[in-house]
Amino acid sequence: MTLRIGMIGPGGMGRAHIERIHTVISGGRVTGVSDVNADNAAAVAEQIGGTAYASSADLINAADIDAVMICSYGPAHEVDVIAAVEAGKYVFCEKPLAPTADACVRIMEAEQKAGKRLVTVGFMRRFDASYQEMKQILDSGEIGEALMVHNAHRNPTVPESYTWDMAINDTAIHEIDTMRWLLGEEFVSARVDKPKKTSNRFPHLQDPLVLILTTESGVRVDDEVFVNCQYGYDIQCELVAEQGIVRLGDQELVVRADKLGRHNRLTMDHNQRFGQAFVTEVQEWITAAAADRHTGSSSWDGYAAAVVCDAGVKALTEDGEVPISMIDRPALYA
Ligand code: ISE
Repeated sequence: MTLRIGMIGPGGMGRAHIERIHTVISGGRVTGVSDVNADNAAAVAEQIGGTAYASSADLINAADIDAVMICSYGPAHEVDVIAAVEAGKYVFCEKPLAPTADACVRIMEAEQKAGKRLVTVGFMRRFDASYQEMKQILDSGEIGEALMVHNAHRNPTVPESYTWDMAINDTAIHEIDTMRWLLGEEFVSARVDKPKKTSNRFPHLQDPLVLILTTESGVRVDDEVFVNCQYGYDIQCELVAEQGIVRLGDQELVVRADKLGRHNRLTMDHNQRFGQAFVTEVQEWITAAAADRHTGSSSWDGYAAAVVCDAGVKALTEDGEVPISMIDRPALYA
């Protein structure tokens, strides 16, 4: 069976997913699209030989759409995720699940009413081979308990439309989810250190910044977010445990040496750095949805990330530690 996927919001991210689904991923095909920009929907539909639906609701409820991918703008997610859940369809939603914790709670309520997990949130780093190996080593117990994790999330530049809070809820959200998954714990507090600002930023940004999170058991996680670092898309992570450390390796396939020195090829964006992770993530989602099974991050993970982001954004405007508190985890997400 080929899973017939309807995509809402086929912008840059959505088009990259379509390309993967139609070239390297098996078992699915994007057969319909919808977009607030009807011309874009028509253009993508023509390219893929599919249908352009007049609205996301029409796409979600179409009888020949089996599952839904949402790649639209974050504030538009809630209504479409809930409609897909109510239609009983598996839905893959790019991060964030929704921009507020309350909206994520409403999504969880709809899913609980449906009685099964239908929502997968696009946190692709969980599918990255190097993070997976780091988790395997930690879970093996061979290096003891985790004590600290040092992260860096560097983007070459961001556009002027990148607002001040996005450093947390669009960029650091990846480390927030990955660290919850890696450590298997929730965060209890957030703080932000604000160092000297780079002259290469737009004036409205605190860039770089360091988000400091503490887990229930006291593990300290820091995340340098530097979105105008100029030189590349550089993702680093070092886990410090009681009897050893694990660090993400350099990602290059080859090391080049010439008269200027030894060079590692740098990735320049998330599609390059996490290309394999996106393929694995979407492949697993398609295989699972076709078999009527949930996979990947759940709505609970989307909710938890939103709560930690809210605390991080608050800590960006205040000095000191911001406490994080979450609702009890519903049984569906146990
Ligand atoms: C962007 O939305 C992403 O998801 C990228 O992975 C991240 O590196 C970037 O900072 C975000 O703006």
